[in-house]
Amino acid sequence: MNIRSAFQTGQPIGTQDTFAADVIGGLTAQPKTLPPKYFYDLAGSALFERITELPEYYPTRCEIGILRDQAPAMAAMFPPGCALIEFGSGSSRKARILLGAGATVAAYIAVDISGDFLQQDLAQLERDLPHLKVHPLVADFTKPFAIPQKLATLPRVGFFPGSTIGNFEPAEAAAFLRHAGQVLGRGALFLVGVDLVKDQTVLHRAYNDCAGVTAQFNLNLLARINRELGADFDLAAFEHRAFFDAEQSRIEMHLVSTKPQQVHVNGATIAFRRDETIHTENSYKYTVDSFQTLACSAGWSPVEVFSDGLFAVHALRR
Ligand code: SAH
Ligand code: AVI
Repeated sequence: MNIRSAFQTGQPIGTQDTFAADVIGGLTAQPKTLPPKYFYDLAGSALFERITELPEYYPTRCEIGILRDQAPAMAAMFPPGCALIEFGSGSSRKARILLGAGATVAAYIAVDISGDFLQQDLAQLERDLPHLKVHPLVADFTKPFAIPQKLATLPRVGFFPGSTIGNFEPAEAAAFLRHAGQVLGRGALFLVGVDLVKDQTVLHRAYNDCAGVTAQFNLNLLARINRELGADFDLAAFEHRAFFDAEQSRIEMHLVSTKPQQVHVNGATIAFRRDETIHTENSYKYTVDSFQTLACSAGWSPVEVFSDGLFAVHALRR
C-alpha cells in the first residue's frame, strides 16, 4: 500500500477560521492563553524533535529506555492481529520499538494534528515492516475520528506516549481517557507514558535548556500566528518563561511581553502590558498513584506500571 494514498483526514481538524478564533479568544482572555496544540506545525514538530535530543530533556530518553527494556512484556499483552493506535504519534519513534517487539500487530494507525510532519517518517516505517498496514490519520485526537473501515474490526491497542497527557488539565485528561476508551473499545489495552513528579531542579532544567531550543519552540507559536494569520508579533519583544508550580504539580510555560506593545491579529488589536504573559502550556507531573486514580475515575483499570523512577509507562485495561 502506498501510504500517501492512505493519508486521510479523520475529521475536519479545524480551518484557518478556527485557528484565528482560538487565537483571538485566547489573546482577549484574562489572563492571556493560547492552546498548546497549535505548537505543532511543521516547524514546531521539528523543534519538538530537537527538544527530545537535549541533554536536559530527560522524558524521551527515559521512556525510550523503558520501552527498550519492557517492550516484550508489553507486547505479550497485545491481542494477536491487533491495530496499534497512537495518539499524537509525532515521529513514531516509540511505536517502532513496540512494533518490533514480537507481537503480531496487523496495523499501525498514527493519529496526529501535525499533518505535514506526520507524513515524513511513516513511508520508511512501511518499508521496514512490509507486513504492517500503516495508516496516518490527521486529526485532533480529543475529538471523534474515523478508523478506516478495512481496519475497523481489528482488536485495538492504544498508545499515548511522551507524557502528552500532561498537557491537559486533570479534568481534560480524564475526559480524554474516557474518549480514548470509546475509541479503543471494551477490554482494550492502553499504554500511556506519564512523566513523574521529581526534583524541581531537574524539572526546571528540562524546560529551560541552555541551547534555547524550548524557547524557540515556545516562540514558534507567535511565528506561526504571524505566518498563517498575517499577525505582526515582534518575536524579539517576547521572552520564554517556564517554571514548576509545586502546588499544581505542573510546569507552566509562558511568553512574556518585555515592553508595553500592541499586536495586530486578524483585524483585532491586542494590547500587552510590560511583563504581561501569554500562558502557552502546562505540563502536569503525576505520581504513579495520582495517575492511576485519574485513570480509574475515567473507567480504566491499572494492570501494570513500567518505570525507571523518573518516568512511568502505565498499562491500563478498559
Ligand atoms: N508521541 C511522540 C510525540 C509527542 S509530542 C513522542 O512521544 O515523542 C506531542 C504530539 O502530539 C505532537 O506530534 C503533536 O503534533 C501531537 N498533538 C498535540 N495535540 C494534538 C491534538 N489535539 N490532536 C492530535 N495530535 C496532537
Ligand atoms: C509533548 N509534551 C508532553 C511536551 C512536554 O514536555 O510537555 C512538550 C514540551 N514543551 C516544552 N518542552 C516539551
